[in-house]
Amino acid sequence: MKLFYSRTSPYSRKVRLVIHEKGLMQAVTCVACNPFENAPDLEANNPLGKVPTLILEDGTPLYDSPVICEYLDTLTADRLLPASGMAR
Ligand SMILES: N[C@@H](CCC(=O)N[C@@H](CS)C(=O)NCC(=O)O)C(=O)O
Repeated sequence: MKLFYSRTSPYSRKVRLVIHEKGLMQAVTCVACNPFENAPDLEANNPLGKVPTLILEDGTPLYDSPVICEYLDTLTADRLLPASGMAR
């Protein structure tokens, strides 16, 4: 997988924290970019041109940090997000 992120984006930071907490550093290549400047690779995958954007192995782009975090959380058994109820 590939993550387009920006060092100054709090949304990107949240996704990178999940990647680290889940031990997925080897599975995700993080690519720094600036969404406020010319970022053709990012824009080709996310019409909103926003970071973070995660590209799955099959090329499917995921965007919006909650969507990305929820997807990453499904990849290993040790869940960060409680499944349901008040804890969720
Ligand atoms: N709701 C989005 C917000 C993402 C967002 O606004 N990212 C900013 C950087 S912090 C961005 O890429 N802005 C570029 C733009 O608006 O063109 C999320 O949670 O991922």
